[in-house]
Amino acid sequence: MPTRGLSAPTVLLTGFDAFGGATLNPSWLAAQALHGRQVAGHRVVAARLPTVFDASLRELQALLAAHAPAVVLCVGLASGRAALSLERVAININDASLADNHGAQPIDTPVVPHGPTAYFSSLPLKAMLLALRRHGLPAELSQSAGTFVCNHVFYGLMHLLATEPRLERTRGGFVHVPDLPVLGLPDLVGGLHLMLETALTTQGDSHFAAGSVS
Ligand code: PCA
Repeated sequence: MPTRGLSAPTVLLTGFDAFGGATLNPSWLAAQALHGRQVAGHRVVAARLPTVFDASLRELQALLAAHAPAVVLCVGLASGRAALSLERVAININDASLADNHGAQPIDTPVVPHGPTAYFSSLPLKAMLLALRRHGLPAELSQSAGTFVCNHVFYGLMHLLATEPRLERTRGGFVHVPDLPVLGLPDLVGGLHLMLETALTTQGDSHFAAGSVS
């Protein structure tokens, strides 16, 4: 079969560097483990984003321009959560309760001035949730990715996908992962693989209740 070289279809999987005094970030450890792997006919490009407002989005924008991936899954750590949290909505606000890795702490600023209030993930979240649960992995739908760098990247991602003609067909979203060892690295890696595979092979989405009452 002829090789398709640089035009071979890709998926982009990002994690973050350590932040808030930690020495590692499981989101990057897990993403890194999948770099170069084939998933449903797509090559995984894994990249580490800095936990820094603005710079994280500039790096993401460059990665999107370089790879024009079919699917983008950005991953971050949410200490305190016990399950893989599939984020449903990104909101247009930065409100940092701790400084980022460059010492910035924006309060009540928009991610994108004059951008829409929010974007929904364009990944098949419920199909992904189902796949994870079928494999015995703890997973939940989350209605908020917070207001720190993860939400910043998620919102920026969805804004780029909504506004860049070249990315019209790219689907993207965000997942928060628990801290190690709440979920071990093999489960994190397996979970990300499963989510990418499901996103690449699912048209539409599953239909069942996964929301919360409050
Ligand atoms: N988690 C942080 C930023 C980087 C990360 O891994 C967050 O949830 O915003």
